[in-house]
Amino acid sequence: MGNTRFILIPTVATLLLNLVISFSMKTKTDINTDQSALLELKARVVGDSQRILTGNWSTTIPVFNWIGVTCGSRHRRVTALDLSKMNLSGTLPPNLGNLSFLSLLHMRNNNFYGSLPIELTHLHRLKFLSMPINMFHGEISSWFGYFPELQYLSLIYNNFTGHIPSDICDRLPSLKHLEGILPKELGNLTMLATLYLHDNLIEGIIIPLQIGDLVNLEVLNIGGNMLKGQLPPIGNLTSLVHLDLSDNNLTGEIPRQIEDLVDMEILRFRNNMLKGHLASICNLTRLWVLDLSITYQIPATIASLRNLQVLVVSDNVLVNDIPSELCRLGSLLILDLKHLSVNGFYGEIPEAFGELRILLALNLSHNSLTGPIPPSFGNLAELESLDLSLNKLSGRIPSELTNMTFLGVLKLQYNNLVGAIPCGKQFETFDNDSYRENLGLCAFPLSKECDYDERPVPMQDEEGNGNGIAFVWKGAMMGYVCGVVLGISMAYIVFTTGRP
Ligand SMILES: *[C@@H]1O[C@H](CO)[C@@H](O)[C@H](O)[C@H]1NC(C)=O
Ligand SMILES: *[C@@H]1O[C@H](CO)[C@@H](O)[C@H](O)[C@H]1NC(C)=O
Ligand SMILES: *[C@@H]1O[C@H](CO)[C@@H](O)[C@H](O)[C@H]1NC(C)=O
Ligand SMILES: *[C@@H]1O[C@H](CO)[C@@H](O)[C@H](O)[C@H]1NC(C)=O
Ligand SMILES: *[C@@H]1O[C@H](CO)[C@@H](O)[C@H](O)[C@H]1NC(C)=O
Ligand SMILES: *[C@@H]1O[C@H](CO)[C@@H](O)[C@H](O)[C@H]1NC(C)=O
Ligand SMILES: *[C@@H]1O[C@H](CO)[C@@H](O)[C@H](O)[C@H]1NC(C)=O
Ligand SMILES: *[C@@H]1O[C@H](CO)[C@@H](O)[C@H](O)[C@H]1NC(C)=O
Ligand SMILES: *[C@@H]1O[C@H](CO)[C@@H](O)[C@H](O)[C@H]1NC(C)=O
Ligand SMILES: *[C@@H]1O[C@H](CO)[C@@H](O)[C@H](O)[C@H]1NC(C)=O
Ligand SMILES: *[C@H]1O[C@@H](CO)[C@H](O)[C@@H](O)[C@@H]1NC(C)=O
Repeated sequence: MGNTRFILIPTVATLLLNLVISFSMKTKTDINTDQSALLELKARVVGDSQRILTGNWSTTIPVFNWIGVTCGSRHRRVTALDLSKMNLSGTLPPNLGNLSFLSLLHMRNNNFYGSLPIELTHLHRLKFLSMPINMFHGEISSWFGYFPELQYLSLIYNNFTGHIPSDICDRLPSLKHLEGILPKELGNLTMLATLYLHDNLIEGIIIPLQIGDLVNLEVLNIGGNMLKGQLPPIGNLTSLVHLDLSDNNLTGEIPRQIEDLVDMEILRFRNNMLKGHLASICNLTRLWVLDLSITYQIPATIASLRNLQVLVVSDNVLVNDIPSELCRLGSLLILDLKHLSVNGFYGEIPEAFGELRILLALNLSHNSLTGPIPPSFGNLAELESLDLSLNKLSGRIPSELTNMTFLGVLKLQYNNLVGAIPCGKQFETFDNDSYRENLGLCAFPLSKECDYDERPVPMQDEEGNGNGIAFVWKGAMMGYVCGVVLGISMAYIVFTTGRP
């Protein structure tokens, strides 16, 4: 009880002070106050490379027509100031504290510098304060005022110092989204729904156990820090939809209770040293993004993730053949099984990959895959990017691959592929770099000509309709034509340059 009173006294004092300030301001502030505050800001902008404010914030037009400014219909005062991504540089004037009706201040991606004026604490109607990616500095705790309605706070990618004050919960009772600071009293922010602390270089810190108490948390993104230690218990975070722990140094096991977080849609563990119960992840049937690097084999039950659209399994995975169960993930758009360390996937690419009919991107590079490229890849008619480089694939490139009419990126370098490169459609657009270090390949776009028996094999029954024989003939003709064209152009080059 004594404790509560201790916190309450300064709070009430701050509240009274704010009331006095806003009362005294109310008697004399109007839209002209707002206009002069904005003009003061404009005067302090020293860099406006796109001439946005320079040309637009002019006293000859009403303030509510100024770019980035929104006024409320009732009080006709400035309620929102959105200067994000305008490449402005300069400092903020104290007069911004006179925008007493402001509820949104958004200055993301500019080059503002200096400290935040303490007068901003007068903006007690503020709900949304977003200043990331600027060059502000200064002690954060010194300007934290009383923001009873603040819901969204983002300060990342600046040079702020200091901690969030320990009575943050009293000062920011409505906070739902916090970006950029790791307060010790995290566990008391029970209203918090999203917590973004990514790429802060919060070095060596262990994730506070209290994170497990944030029962309303929907997004927890603490990727790209240097966090170490074990994952705190997260079994009570049943509202979680998005959990990103990637690019940290976390160790230990992924807790089995993860199977209780049934609303989970996005899960990223990449670049950690976690081990885990992938079997329990396979219960999270709402997952659509799964990005792993876990020392564990992919379980067969992965096939139950029917909504999965993005699957990334790279590094740290024990040597393993590609489970054919992956091929039952019929919603997959992006499958990335690339592997950069010594051991990767080995064995043949399952023929059933052809079932992933809506796949847009497939990266199997840097593994030890052997055998042929399955002709069933011809069914991946939506595929835009295919990377099979740095494997031990052998055999011919199936002419069915010309069925991939949206293919924009093809990488087959460093394999043991042989024979003629298929011709026609997208295959006319790839340059010879796509095939580098496959000594047995020949035909366009490589300069190596094919022997007669290496000529492109005609694709059987191309559209699956009409007269099969005619299509065989057409295919054979195409192969022949490719050979002829190549022969002619080679002869032409030899003839015009005078040497082979
Ligand atoms: C942003 O402004 C700086 C100067 O303040 C200028 O050097 C830079 O080219 C500008 N960038 C863009 C994308 O306009
Ligand atoms: C200022 O920008 C706003 C919003 O883009 C535009 O509607 C208005 O016409 C501009 N005014 C001038 C004077 O350029
Ligand atoms: C932050 O401060 C350091 C050193 O004071 C400086 O080198 C760096 O450029 C600053 N970064 C930003 C974004 O202002
Ligand atoms: C956070 O909550 C704990 C109890 O749940 C309490 O003891 C502590 O004082 C609170 N901290 C703050 C800063 O309110
Ligand atoms: C992770 O930890 C290992 C050893 O504990 C260390 O060598 C490595 O630099 C750490 N990596 C990062 C990104 O902190
Ligand atoms: C989850 O919440 C329950 C009830 O509030 C509590 O008993 C349990 O210890 C919590 N579990 C974890 C892992 O925090
Ligand atoms: C997870 O799935 C397994 C089998 O698929 C099932 O036995 C188990 O009860 C499921 N767990 C939860 C929490 O749904
Ligand atoms: C596949 O992954 C490798 C390794 O990270 C990367 O270098 C390559 O660019 C990726 N391929 C494509 C097509 O994005
Ligand atoms: C080419 O793609 C179509 C679907 O677009 C499919 O029906 C056909 O079987 C494919 N042909 C080959 C040879 O893979
Ligand atoms: C690839 O093409 C470039 C020019 O487009 C040519 O100089 C080079 O010799 C070709 N390499 C091979 C292996 O065909
Ligand atoms: C509000 O801002 C202060 C600076 O913080 C100025 O000194 C005041 O003149 C200003 N008030 C009005 C009514 O513009």
